[in-house]
Amino acid sequence: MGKRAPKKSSQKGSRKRSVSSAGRSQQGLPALSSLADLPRFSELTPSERQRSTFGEAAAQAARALGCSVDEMALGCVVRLDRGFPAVVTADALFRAEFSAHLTKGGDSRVAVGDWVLARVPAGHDMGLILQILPRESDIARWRGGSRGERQTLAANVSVVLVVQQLGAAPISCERIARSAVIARDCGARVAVVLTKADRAPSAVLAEDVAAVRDVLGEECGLVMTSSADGVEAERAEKDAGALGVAWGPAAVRSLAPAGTVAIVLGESGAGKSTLLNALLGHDVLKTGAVRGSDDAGRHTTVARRMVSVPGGGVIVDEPGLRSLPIVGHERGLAAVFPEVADAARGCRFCDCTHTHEPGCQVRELLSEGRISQRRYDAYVALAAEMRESARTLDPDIVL
Ligand SMILES: Nc1nc2c(ncn2[C@@H]2O[C@H](COP(=O)(O)OP(=O)(O)O)[C@@H](O)[C@H]2O)c(=O)[nH]1
Ligand SMILES: [Mg+2]
Ligand SMILES: [Zn+2]
Repeated sequence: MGKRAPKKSSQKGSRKRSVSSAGRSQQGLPALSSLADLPRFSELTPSERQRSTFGEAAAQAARALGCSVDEMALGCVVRLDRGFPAVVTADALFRAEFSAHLTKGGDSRVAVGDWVLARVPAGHDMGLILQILPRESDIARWRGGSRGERQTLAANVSVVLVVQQLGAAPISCERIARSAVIARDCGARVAVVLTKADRAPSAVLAEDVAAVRDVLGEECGLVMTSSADGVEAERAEKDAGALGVAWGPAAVRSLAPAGTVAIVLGESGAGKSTLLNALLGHDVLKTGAVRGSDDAGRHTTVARRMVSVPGGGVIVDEPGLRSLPIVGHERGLAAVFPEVADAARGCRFCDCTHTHEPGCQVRELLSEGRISQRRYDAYVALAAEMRESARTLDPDIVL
């Protein structure tokens, strides 16, 4: 599509993109002891399946390596700094490398939230990841256009918090619906956090809330926040109350209560960092947990990481996602729009776009008033994008 405008400012950043692999320098990574907000092992809960897989794999690995099973630990990946994992176990926190056989098998794509079988040989401070345990959920997106590469953003996440900023004009629900489709396809629940409520006039707030409820359903978790103080924030809080929408960081905490792992998804500038600061009770940027210089001491390194929210669950802080393509998430579309997907099966043409074709059951739903215009619009837009991008993928990619 020829969208490759030269960007002077990004050159520094792109030169050093590194992937994790054995032997690469881990120099310049922040010392784990200096990091605030890391979750403790007790805050993270592997599934029964992950536990039992660990038990079997640990015994097997100990036999194969001729070492004690005591060197095998069940761990969770709590950070990736430039691709290098940090693992927390019941009694340790360490950086880890991938064992050679994992790297060889091409299976070394660990994500934040992954449960792993790790080995920390006595006297070492670096661990070895021997196996990634099966994922219960896998928040992923496709990237790379025609290469169709699946990128896991976080593993074993139970809640996706979709962050959308409010403003003077009504929001479009497209991005929220898109995130919901991905979340549902990946096996997670969805909740919406509407930020910057102070910026939206009362009438717009009411419309925004109606739109989200309309497109995602009344049962979808919904919270409104504002980090501003002053009359506009107070007014917005009152509006939220009148609309029956929960307000503020405490309400966000209850969307992702203790024992859950959530991921925050939202456009750059949506207010994710501000929200996280409010949840943590301090400015994360000032703790040095996010920023650290690379070897050259030039640009900042943004980590993928989990943080522990006091009084709440664990949140995966996902830096900078410019796009969220939904190609490959067809089942998610059907999960978010079940009655529409059902009707679509009855359309006369199997490649119906539900916009003009005769015998279209989806437009029938709309004309009978059984779905709203907003919900119809969101479905049609997302389905069209899926159809279009599926066409540009490699034919050997199975969707
Ligand atoms: N008016 C207003 N501005 C906000 C609010 N929350 C965040 N902002 C501003 O929005 C900008 C982006 O916020 P940030 O948290 O960095 O967004 P992120 O890119 O999603 O992490 C910053 O300039 C914030 O000061 C809010 O509740 N009200
Ligand atoms: Mg941010
Ligand atoms: Zn149709």
